[in-house]
Amino acid sequence: MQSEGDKKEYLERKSQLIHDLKVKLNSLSLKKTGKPVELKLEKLDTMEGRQKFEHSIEPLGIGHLQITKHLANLESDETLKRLLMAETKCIVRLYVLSAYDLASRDNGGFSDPYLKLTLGSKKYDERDIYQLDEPNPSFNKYYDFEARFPGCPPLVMEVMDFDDIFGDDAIGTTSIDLEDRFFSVDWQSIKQKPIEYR
Ligand SMILES: [Ca+2]
Repeated sequence: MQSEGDKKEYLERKSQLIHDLKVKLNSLSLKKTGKPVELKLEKLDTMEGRQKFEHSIEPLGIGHLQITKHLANLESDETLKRLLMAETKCIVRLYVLSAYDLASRDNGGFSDPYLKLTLGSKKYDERDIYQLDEPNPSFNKYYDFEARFPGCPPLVMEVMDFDDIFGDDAIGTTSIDLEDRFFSVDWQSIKQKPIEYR
């Protein structure tokens, strides 16, 4: 547990550090470009804001210091607070590429897979386009969901086996925690999100 005194000291040290940095950046910028640097920490919340800021300090020749990254880290608890206080609406786009080695749910054959995707009340059911007798289906499709943070439920992906006579069976299911990603400064700062395997 942090005591109130510790917390106050930490915040004071932090704001002093940010202040010093602003002064240093400004004097460097005035020397090199004749113009001051505009540094608004709340603008570093977003990728776009960070890129703009990085671009604006490019002429200073200090790119290797990764100042933006450090500032975003330093600022991350404030960012978190801001994100938690405000409701953010966004579109979550899920790209589904392919599956391989799907377990068979049919006697003497491969499964007939299709996808079922759910986020809150929004559901996609692709039963109509199941793939007959296919253990390694390609999907290559994207699905959009409306999401609100904080409070967004997990995105649930199910791979189902189509079966007209005996009823459909689940082949596998996985759930993606969107809040974990949304509130992670590290994850937000990845430009090219990696392909995930599940
Ligand atoms: Ca089947």
